[in-house]
Amino acid sequence: MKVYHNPVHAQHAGRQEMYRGRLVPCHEVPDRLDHVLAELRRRPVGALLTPTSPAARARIERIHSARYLDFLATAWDQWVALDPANAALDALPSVWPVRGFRADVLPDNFAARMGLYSFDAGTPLMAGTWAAAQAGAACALSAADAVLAGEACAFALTRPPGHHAGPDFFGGYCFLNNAALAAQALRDGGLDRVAVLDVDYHHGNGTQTIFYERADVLTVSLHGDPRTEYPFFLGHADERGTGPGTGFNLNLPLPRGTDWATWRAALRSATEAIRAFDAQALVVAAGLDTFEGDPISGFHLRSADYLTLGADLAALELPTVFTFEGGYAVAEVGVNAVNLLQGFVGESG
Ligand code: OKP
Ligand code: ZN
Repeated sequence: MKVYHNPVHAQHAGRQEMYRGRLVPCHEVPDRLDHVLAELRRRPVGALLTPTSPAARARIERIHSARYLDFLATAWDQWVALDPANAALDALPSVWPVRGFRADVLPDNFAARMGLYSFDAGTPLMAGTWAAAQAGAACALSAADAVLAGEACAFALTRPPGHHAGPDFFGGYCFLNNAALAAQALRDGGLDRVAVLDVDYHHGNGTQTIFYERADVLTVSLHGDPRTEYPFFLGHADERGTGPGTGFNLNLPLPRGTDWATWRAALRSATEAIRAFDAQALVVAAGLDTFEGDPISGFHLRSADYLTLGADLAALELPTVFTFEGGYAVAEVGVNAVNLLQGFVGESG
């Protein structure tokens, strides 16, 4: 296994997110990735690498719109241009175009543009966000390239995470959709059918939206039921894809409190769908926030369960790219992530 980690991830370090009428400290912190790196140094599962080249804009544009990328690239400068004192603050959106508003007219106002390209007030943007997100995309693309070159599996160890980011929006701590970039890179590298399996606690709404009309990328997500869990407005079982993509999206929502036995039974449905699709490669959006100790989630998986999960995924016998998504029990996220990878590679290491 090759592990591509993001050397500039810590340039994205949000101070606060909006929660129940207050600004509270961010859950998605640089320490998360550093714990995974530290555990990988204790228990190596393969070579620890950094991407050899930056993510080409053309490869990112396979997933994200040009106007969204132009916005992300300049957002921090626009924020500071409003007031030099803003340099000491994170930018957070506060106004959104919901049903009936227009999304085709690009507003001059910066707050309006932030809202146009986002869906929550929990995802701060700061000076280093764009650099960190781009380097993260490079990790995802390098991992996909390694698998295309014959590697059995590769891990994109990066933050900010990606699975909530859509073609032209950020949210849920995500800016660029690393799992989608990897899946598209596998398609562009010559594979006809790629499956994305999202095991994060939260529904991968960005990934679902990106591939919703496509039959060449099967998207499957196990997650907390959106009736009660973030991101609330997508992730129901009746969302099966549309047009040519009909039948190529599978959501397996589960109630808060779900334990490993029930979760694993749903995983079995997911892997059966991936087999039936006859996928040629797999991308796993590897969130570890299904852990019993996670501060913002509601499933009850234990650390040892990630070893079994890794082995269950390996049983698909597919070339596999993992992308690092959620997991906010910071002290345990390293052990849980490396358990997943260790379970996947098995005794062979
Ligand atoms: C990102 B990923 C909970 C607020 C929820 C957003 C959660 C984003 C999760 N108090 N805020 O899927 O792990
Ligand atoms: Zn999550």
